[in-house]
Amino acid sequence: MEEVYEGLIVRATAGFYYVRDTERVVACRARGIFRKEKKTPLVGDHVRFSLQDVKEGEGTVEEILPRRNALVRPPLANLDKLFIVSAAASPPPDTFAIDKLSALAEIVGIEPVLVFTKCDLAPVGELVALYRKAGFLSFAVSNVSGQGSEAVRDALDGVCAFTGNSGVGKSSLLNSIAPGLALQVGAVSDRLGRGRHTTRIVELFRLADCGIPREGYVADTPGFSALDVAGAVLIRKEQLPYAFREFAPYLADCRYRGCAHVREDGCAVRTAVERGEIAPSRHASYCAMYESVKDIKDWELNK
Ligand SMILES: Nc1nc2c(ncn2[C@@H]2O[C@H](COP(=O)(O)OP(=O)(O)OP(=O)(O)O)[C@@H](O)[C@H]2O)c(=O)[nH]1
Ligand SMILES: [Mg+2]
Ligand SMILES: [Zn+2]
Repeated sequence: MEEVYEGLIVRATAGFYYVRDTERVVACRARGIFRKEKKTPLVGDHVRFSLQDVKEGEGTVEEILPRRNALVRPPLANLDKLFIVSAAASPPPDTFAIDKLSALAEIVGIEPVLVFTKCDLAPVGELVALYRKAGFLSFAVSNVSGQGSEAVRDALDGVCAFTGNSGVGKSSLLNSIAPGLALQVGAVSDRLGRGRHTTRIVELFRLADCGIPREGYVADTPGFSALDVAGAVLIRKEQLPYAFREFAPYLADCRYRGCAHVREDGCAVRTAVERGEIAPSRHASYCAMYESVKDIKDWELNK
């Protein structure tokens, strides 16, 4: 008789899902039915799995349990917090990419947290302040001096993931929080950008195994390029204003006029930008995102 267990997918590699239950981590293949139904198990999924051969320790993912949320990039399910990691320099920060990622997280119910690394190379105070003012936790970090890693560590709780451009220092930051992980990081000497995309897979580590005495997990993920983010984020135009949390107090004033908060005269959001209550870069990101979805019909987004 096959027995069925429940567990959490902590790692995925070609053809295998590594499922952790209370006793062990089991390498599982996915049932063929998932491919037919175009359902892909994700790291972070709670699943039911069966063990064919207890001795060989190999199993099969039988069922994906309901998800609270899921992201395509990074490919993860059931996240509580998304740590959006950017560098002060090399590569330079990209507020549009940050705003797209944070908007997407906001819409699917994941708390965005901003981290600015390499603060030993260039000042990041203004960026840190900009995102704090918008209502997010936001940190300056140096993985060289160790500055800020304690604050990021304190913010890890529940299921968390580090995401951001390749080379910003996601793996370096996790190493400085949890030296025992000994994750591979890109070489400093390589000025041509070779050696980027050092992290190849998404993997969840138990906070307890990182020396953090709390329930939960943290994922390191492969970096991406700005181009990848561009295609991955489409939020319906009706939802878009709610993806920018600092707009919230102003939206009621525009509600009855069908305002898109882009160019309209008397728009409360634009007025807030002029008064310095909303950062111009955040509003510019909103307008650019609005521009790219304004002509897309609902049914096209839900395909
Ligand atoms: N000066 C400085 N260099 C850093 C800092 N953090 C990381 N680096 C360097 O930046 C390079 C990339 O670091 P990684 O940790 O591999 O970056 P990553 O975000 O994990 O990159 P991918 O795995 O490719 O997505 C390495 O050479 C690090 O030594 C920092 O705070 N300051
Ligand atoms: Mg890495
Ligand atoms: Zn408006």
